[in-house]
Amino acid sequence: MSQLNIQSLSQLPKQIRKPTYDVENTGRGIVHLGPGAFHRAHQAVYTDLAMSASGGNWKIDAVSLRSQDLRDKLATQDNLYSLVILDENPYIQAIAAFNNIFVLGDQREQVMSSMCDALTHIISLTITEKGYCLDSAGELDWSNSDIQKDKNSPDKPVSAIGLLVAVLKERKNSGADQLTIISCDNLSDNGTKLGKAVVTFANVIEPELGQWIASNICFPNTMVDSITPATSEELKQQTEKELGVEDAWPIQREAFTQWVIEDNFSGPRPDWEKVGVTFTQDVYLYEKAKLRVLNGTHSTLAYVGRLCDLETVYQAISEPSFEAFIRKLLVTEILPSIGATQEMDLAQYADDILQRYHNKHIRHFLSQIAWDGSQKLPFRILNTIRDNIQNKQSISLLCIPIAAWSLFILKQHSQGQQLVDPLAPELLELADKYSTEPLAFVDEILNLKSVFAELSNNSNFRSQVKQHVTTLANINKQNFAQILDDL
Ligand code: CS2
Repeated sequence: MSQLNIQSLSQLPKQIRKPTYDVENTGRGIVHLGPGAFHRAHQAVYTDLAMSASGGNWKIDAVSLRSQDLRDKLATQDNLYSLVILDENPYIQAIAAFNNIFVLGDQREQVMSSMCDALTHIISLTITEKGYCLDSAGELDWSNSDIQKDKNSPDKPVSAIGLLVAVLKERKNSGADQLTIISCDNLSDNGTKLGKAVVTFANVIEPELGQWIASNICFPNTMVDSITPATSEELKQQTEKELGVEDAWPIQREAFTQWVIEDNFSGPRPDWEKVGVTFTQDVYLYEKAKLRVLNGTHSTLAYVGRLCDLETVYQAISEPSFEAFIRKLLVTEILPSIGATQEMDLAQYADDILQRYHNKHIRHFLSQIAWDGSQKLPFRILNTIRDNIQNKQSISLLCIPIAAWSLFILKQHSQGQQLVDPLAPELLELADKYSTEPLAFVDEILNLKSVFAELSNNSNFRSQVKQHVTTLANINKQNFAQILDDL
């Protein structure tokens, strides 16, 4: 079977949505670090739509920091791919936003050339929480091994922070300052934290570079949202049937998508507002609500659901006891932490998110959401706990995902399953030592300052987590309704 490529675009079935700009004669204006499924389903789609809506040389050079998969898989199809919208009214959109796909490890020169080019006005990132190399206070973590490597060898950076500083050093010398750097990850104050980490690192490399960056380059905060499960073999087969050509790596996503960007740019940008992107002076409420209401309940479903051997978000939320528990968590502890606001109907926002979880067309695996708990839980649950402690509000239900995370680690260890987490070696070593003593294990977990910071010393927090470890220690597919109903 022939492959999806620029030539085949015009022959695709008429119901397939496709770019309407001149794909072959449009230039690159963006470099993206970390082109995973979410970037391909979200920012790249907005950019492809913006070019169809009002032109502009905004194609993307995608830079994988490590994996060769994307480059190798899309190389034979002109770097095109298809986005499959799985919803009541499904459709497929052919995406042509990628210009080049590079791998930093063996194409460093091309990557630097692309990122330093004055025509590159945007560098965006989806490198997951761990990619920012931050400590629990949100500052650059100088003990991070990649940061250490880049400090010792700044001209051959391996971290995103080091790479950005190397690029900005070149751009300072060449005067290519029409550049905005946009974080698209699920961190609170993502742009502010990225900018601070970059300036901090630059100051060590070349003092006046840090000052130049701080004065010339904007790092807007953003909120990003669209549920994007990993690609499956089934999706590939289904897509091939619909397209009539093979796509080596289609992407699937729900219909809902949202991108909120702080209107703070140090150079030109695509007309993203023409395709639904929200520009605002203050992203904070959007970001706080999304991280806590969506990502906080996602992680809760992931860890409690996996303890009950449930597979997907849809499967878990379809259990009345799970939905009732999530609603109780939202109403009693998460929504109050966001505070009263005229700008957003928080109850409706939460309801809409639970409806999205009930999308039966989306198989979003809890095991995927469970990745990187040590990096995700601080933004999704622990900051909410801090606010509730500060405001003398309940934290009991919020302590459940923390208890469930620790039991999940023990379960992964006991079943010899992989634990996807930057702290996996340390967590599994503790799990090995305390495999039959969950309370002793969680005591050790709660001592991890890199995750819990000052909460490690909060006796009320610790005791509530440990109570829930006892409650959840024997939860399973048969008894979870009773246990959750009693919470
Ligand atoms: C999920 C997120 O995998 C996860 O951790 O919670 O990827 C979630 O699907 C997105 O933030 C939704 O916008």
